[in-house]
Amino acid sequence: MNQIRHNWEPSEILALLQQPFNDLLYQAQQVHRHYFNPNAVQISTLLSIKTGGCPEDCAYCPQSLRYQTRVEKEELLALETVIASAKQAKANGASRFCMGAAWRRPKDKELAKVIAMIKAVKALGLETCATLGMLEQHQAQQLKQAGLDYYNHNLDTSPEYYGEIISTRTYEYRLQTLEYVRSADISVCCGGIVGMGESIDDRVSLLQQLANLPKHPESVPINLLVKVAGTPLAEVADFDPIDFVRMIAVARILMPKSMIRLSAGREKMDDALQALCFFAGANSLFYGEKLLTTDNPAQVKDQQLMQNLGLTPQMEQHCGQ
Ligand code: SAM
Ligand code: DTB
Ligand code: SF4
Repeated sequence: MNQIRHNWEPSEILALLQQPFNDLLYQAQQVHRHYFNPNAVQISTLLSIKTGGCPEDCAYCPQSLRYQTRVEKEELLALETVIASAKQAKANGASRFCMGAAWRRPKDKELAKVIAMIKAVKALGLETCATLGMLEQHQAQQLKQAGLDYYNHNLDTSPEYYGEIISTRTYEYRLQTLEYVRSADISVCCGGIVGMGESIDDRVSLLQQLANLPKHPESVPINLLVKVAGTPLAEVADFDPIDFVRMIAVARILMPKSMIRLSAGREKMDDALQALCFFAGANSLFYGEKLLTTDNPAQVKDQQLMQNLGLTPQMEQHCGQ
């Protein structure tokens, strides 16, 4: 089977993306079967622990204070509220609980409160994940000491298209945070968003960035843009569903041992499209009625889908190699 590579060229990735769909899916499914149980999915539940009022200008995001959206600014949730939500997530079958905050970067005082949440969630027997914006090195180390299992920090798009989407922080800052997380020995959750008006070359370039990291992210969320009224990307053209499946398949081929996460945008996907995504190598998803501020499919709907496809929620997924 293909070796794990970190030196992908854009031309190779483009060729993978553009090959006939059946050939692509066959190749992706072979890779998937080699490294994973093809009928297992890992499920995570998200909670927005600090909503809205974010100073950043990410053009897709309903939580930026620069855009008039329906999201109201809220304070950091109380510890008890987070614990209650995590217990509920566990009872509903999630194996990982992800806490998201609409921050540019956490202040040390804020981080101390999140650390208390991480410890409490971990004590419930759940894996923990946090996404809090940019980190300093010492903050990554503190999160590790608290027992944080995963840190989510996305590259979002290609370095070339990035300036069209965000002006308030650079791509290099993102890579720097990822390095801090990696060197603190926290598992990395890093992916991007498609459907933001980017070109196929931008998608190639995003995939190249992810696949050529010194170590592949353990988890790679592929988000389909959720178009939120009031954000600059509210009216962007719909993304071709087949191209979405292609993106998943190529991520699977380039990063064979990573969990590929079907992330935002499932509300707009029918069962057949999601089934194709699983066939293309997606093996994890966000489960629960809400993502951070936008809707996700109802749990009962996801249960039906998983049952229909014979997919089993898995507490721990390990690749065969
Ligand atoms: N504020 C922190 C940050 O940006 O790193 C953490 C939370 S932020 C909401 C986490 C990720 O959610 C973003 O990097 C982006 O990839 C994704 N996201 C946000 N809004 C989205 C949308 N409307 N559609 C798809 N993905 C979105
Ligand atoms: C990721 O890549 N997608 C999730 C999670 N990581 C934090 C967030 C999606 C957010 C979608 C918009 C919202 O609900 O506010
Ligand atoms: Fe803020 Fe994160 Fe939204 Fe960007 S994606 S505006 S940093 S909450």
